[in-house]
Amino acid sequence: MSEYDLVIRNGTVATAADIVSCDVAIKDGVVATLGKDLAGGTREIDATGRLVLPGGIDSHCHIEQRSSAGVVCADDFYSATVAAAFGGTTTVIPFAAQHRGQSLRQVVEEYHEAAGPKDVLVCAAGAMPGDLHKLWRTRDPKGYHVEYGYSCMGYEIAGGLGVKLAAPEREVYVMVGDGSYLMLSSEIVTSIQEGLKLTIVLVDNRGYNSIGSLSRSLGLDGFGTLYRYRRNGSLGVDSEESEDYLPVDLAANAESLGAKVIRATTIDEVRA
Ligand SMILES: Cc1ncc(C[n+]2csc(CCOP(=O)(O)OP(=O)(O)O)c2C)c(N)n1
Ligand SMILES: [Mg+2]
Repeated sequence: MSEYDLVIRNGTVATAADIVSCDVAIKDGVVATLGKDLAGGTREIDATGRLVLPGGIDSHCHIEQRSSAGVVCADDFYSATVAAAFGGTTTVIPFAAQHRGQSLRQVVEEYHEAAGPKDVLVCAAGAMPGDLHKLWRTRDPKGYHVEYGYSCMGYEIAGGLGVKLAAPEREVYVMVGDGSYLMLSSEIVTSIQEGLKLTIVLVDNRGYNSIGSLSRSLGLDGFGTLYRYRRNGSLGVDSEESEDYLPVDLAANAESLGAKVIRATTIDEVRA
């Protein structure tokens, strides 16, 4: 195994004290040593004839800054820091504008929040939109994409792909029930084809549970909301005992479309 993760060889290295020609070795994300003919790295860069400089620090920038009139800079923390890194700036110190009535702590907390993750949650039909409405805490106005207008089953994965196309810099999490998944999951193939990463959380309760519970809330029994074989000409009502379930395996289906599948049956497995 190589001693270092990265060795940059033969560059002209500018340190705080000197300008020397040497190698720079990096281990676990930090500069481990400078010197001549250092041991091998897992990755090596030949910097002969080039300058090797520390990352720049931009101490004067305006990122996602809100003016007193409520206008916000177009560059958010993601786009600004990606642009900075491409230009060799690895640290930014943005302004945090304090407006009338705001405490300093409040302002700093707001900017820290703006610099946090910008994940998007996508969902549409079944029991989940109601549960998410009550339980999900979104951190960003564009972080919650749930289709409440038509409760359109099948929207989730295709919709998630659209979200990822519109905002490729954001992590997209699609929450989809088994019924919705059955209706439309083919865009998994498109997402792989286009290299657009989606994290799809398929919540499989083996049937149209929200519809069953809707029936029960009206004093009726659920009908046809479980994946069961038809017997004696009838699907039977949901409360009827049955061991006669269809051998549906949606995780295997997703895998067959090219998805990387992790199966979880307990909360601890979901967290892991
Ligand atoms: C296109 C479409 N057809 C029918 C419905 C009615 N409907 C709403 S939720 C649901 C069942 C959804 O099943 P699943 O995705 O497994 O979610 P669960 O109810 O189990 O949470 C149905 C049939 C709908 N919302 N959209
Ligand atoms: Mg279901």
